Amino acid sequence: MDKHWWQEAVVYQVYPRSFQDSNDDGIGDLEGVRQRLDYIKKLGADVIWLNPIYRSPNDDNGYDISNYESIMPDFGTMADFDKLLKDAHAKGLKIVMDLVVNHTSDEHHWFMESRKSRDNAYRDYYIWQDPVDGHAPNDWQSSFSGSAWQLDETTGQYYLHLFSKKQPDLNWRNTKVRKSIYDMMTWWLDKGIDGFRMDVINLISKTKDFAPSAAHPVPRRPANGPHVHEYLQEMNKQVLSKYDIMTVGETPSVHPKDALQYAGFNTHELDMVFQFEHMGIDSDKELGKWRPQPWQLSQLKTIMSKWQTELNGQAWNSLYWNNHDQPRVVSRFGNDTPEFRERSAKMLGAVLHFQQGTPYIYQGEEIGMTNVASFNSIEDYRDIETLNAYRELVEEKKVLTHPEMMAAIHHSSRDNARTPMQWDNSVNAGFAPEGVDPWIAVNANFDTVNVKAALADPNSVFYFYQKMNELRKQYPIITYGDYTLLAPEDEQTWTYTRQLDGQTLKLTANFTKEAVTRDEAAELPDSQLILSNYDDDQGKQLRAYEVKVYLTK
Ligand code: TEU
Ligand code: CA
Repeated sequence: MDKHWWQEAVVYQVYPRSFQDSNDDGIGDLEGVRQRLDYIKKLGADVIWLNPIYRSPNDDNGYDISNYESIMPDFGTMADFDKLLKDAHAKGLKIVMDLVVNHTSDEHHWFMESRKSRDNAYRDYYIWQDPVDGHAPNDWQSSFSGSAWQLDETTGQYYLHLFSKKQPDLNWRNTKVRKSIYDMMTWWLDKGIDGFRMDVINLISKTKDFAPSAAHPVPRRPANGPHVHEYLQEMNKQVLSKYDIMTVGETPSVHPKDALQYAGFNTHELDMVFQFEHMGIDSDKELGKWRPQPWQLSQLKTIMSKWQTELNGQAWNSLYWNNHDQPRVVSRFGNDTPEFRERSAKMLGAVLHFQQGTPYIYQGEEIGMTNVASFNSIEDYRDIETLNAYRELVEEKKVLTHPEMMAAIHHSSRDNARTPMQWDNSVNAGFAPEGVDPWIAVNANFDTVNVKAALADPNSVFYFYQKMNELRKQYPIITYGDYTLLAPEDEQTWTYTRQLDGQTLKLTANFTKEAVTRDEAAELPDSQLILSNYDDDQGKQLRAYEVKVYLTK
């Protein structure tokens, strides 16, 4: 196995809209990111993944792109981007861009042309189908509620949109579409960017026959379609392989066997994927995340351990708890009460970062930012997924009451991750100056949970993450070691070992607020304790949310 720089890197995800406003309009921007590069550097990250910054009508916060080669005016100009890239590189930070090519905005000129007539030169850039018996071709649902098909009156056909109506799906069967995308990727790579995070990249290949029949049963969800590997290999050959970059594909509905192909060391597709199995453990079978369920530690361990062992030596894992679509991990799998917030945030960070793979830190995770409990009205929310789900489930179908849905939103809404970064305890948390209304309100706990406080406290979550990043640079076993899970059935503790070249690392963690005693928690022979979230070591006893990492000498 060749070693690659991205295996040894730590990625910090920046959601530019919510990171730092630099021109007092309440919207984070590129200049704001540039001003905070030293902070990201101090944390010890190597790579920044920027959520989409392209021109967009913002139906889905930039995931609906109307021009791939220009910058959203809210975020600044191309000159601001070039300056950010240059300064980041000067500080030794790489920049990975979001690549959203399953769909465009309906305001992209390709789609504006496409919808004009059935014989327009761009017609076949998108997926158009005749009505079947007066309705949509099949029962595919949009991720943002309702049918995935929209009838367009002008030509009397439906177009496919797996996300909002304003995000029509591109037709990857069309070689011109693929060529246009590869040219655009090349244009960005020639600017010097360091890779791509590819949005829902395993949804790009759709079946040919959309109307279900006995001969052609249509899959329930168009993931991992018939030509997806062919397209990715073509993209790799024509674009990716020409640059020393990193790629990570966002791939809902994949299992390790799929990842072995998408992100195999020798399959010439992508470097890693984001899988979602561990993100589904608190979902309801019917209503998904809008009826949150209790989760079991044994299930979380089983899933993540399976990814560790099944990819080992053959493909590479991405490691994440959080991103701009997920609730905050300390509120989800930890304990966000003042008593345990920092302790459990550190424990969760360590459990993730000592697994094999490339870790991703989502902005604010490194200071233990929490879900937003202070939004009491649906009006406080901005996310299209949340707002559409509220309308569908509470107002139209009436399957959830207002209080039930608000509880679900507090638990699951994507906006939990999208409130402004909490830099200090001034009004607007240092994200924007006093007197400016941020595009989404600040989480009310910014008074105590903020970067300024974290940097002033040597025991903070921030310094714990910084320490993990330092240890990673020091000990290759953290990156490359083989993973083994101990006591898989244990519902309170997670213990695993890593092994490399005769050395052993052991991590043991308590996921509860009760003290527990476990044989596996004992010190490894001939080892040193390289990290812990308590001041001393109690051997087999683990206190509330305690985590310990031993490494043999
Ligand atoms: O998300 C893809 C995806 O699978 C979503 O349905 C995700 O599971 C959901 O947001 C979780 O609630 C990507 C982007 O990360 C997301 O922000 C975009 O809205 C979406 O694609 C469409 O581009
Ligand atoms: Ca701004």
